Amino acid sequence: MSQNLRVAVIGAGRMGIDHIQRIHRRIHGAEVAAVVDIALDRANAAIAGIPGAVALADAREALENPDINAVLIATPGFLHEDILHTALARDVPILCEKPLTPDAESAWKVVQAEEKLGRQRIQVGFMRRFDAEYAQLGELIRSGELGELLVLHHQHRNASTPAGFTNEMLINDSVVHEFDAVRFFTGDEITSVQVRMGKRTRNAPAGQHDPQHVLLETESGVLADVEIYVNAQYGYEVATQASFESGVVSIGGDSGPSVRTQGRWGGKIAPGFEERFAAAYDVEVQAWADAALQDRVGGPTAWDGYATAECCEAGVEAQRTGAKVPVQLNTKPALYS
Ligand code: ISE
Repeated sequence: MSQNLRVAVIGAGRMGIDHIQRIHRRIHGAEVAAVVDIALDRANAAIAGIPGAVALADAREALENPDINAVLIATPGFLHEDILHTALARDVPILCEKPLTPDAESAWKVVQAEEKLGRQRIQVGFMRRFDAEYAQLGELIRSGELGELLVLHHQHRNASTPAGFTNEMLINDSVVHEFDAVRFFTGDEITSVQVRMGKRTRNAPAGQHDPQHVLLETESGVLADVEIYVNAQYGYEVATQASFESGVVSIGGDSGPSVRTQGRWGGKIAPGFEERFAAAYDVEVQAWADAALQDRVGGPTAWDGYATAECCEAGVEAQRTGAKVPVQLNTKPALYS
């Protein structure tokens, strides 16, 4: 009998397929045992070439199978809640793609269910924490080498958005990463969110205002701003500049070879998040598997999922009202301290 994690991947869409291939080809100590998708042909296509993996159309069927002892949830966010509760009831390690759930109330119920279980089982897929430069900036901040961190400037640009990407999704699906990054860098909770809408690109689909400018404050007074621009056309770019008392640090800018040819010079920009964060996803999933084999969680927790869900709710209200909206969190359970 294999000592590996026998993982059921729920959702064989863009992120699910990326994780299935990752686990199959690069992750040690874990194997894909089942792929679940309501479109069974998609699940079947996803297990091609993976010996022993089964394709299913129902997540419950996978979770009732005693051969499965871990779950990776990669469905759209609105489907997470039910699967999370079923997986917690089975007491198996869970890696849940962000967002934990689409609203703060349901995210809090998940936190409460885990608290009742009495141990952390859920890791949330905020992969940026596992990006080498993000991790280095985090260490630099904590070392105090450049003095206090004062201000963070984030740029988050996608080439374009999939059909149906609403105004709220700019906050709930995209800026949610910055909510987590700011909390990760500062070690603080975010206390308020404000959203400003300026000139709109003609490349934004009807009903979506793009770009937007999101302003955040944290408990200790760090200010952060985010340019979220999801129809930027030119590629996928995520970068941060951090201002300290004695220096400025930039991450996520140009990397890779700079080529001079035919009267110009330059490098390449990743087309999407799978390429930009490929290494970070590998480190993230390996950290999850390593920790899960020891009954631990190896990254952001359900509390981080809940706290960012509260920030998202404040962000959507701020989009609607133009006001500076306070973020109020429930008391953090001892399980997460
Ligand atoms: C997507 O869901 C992600 O998680 C990406 O990291 C983000 O850049 C994109 O805007 C989201 O739609």
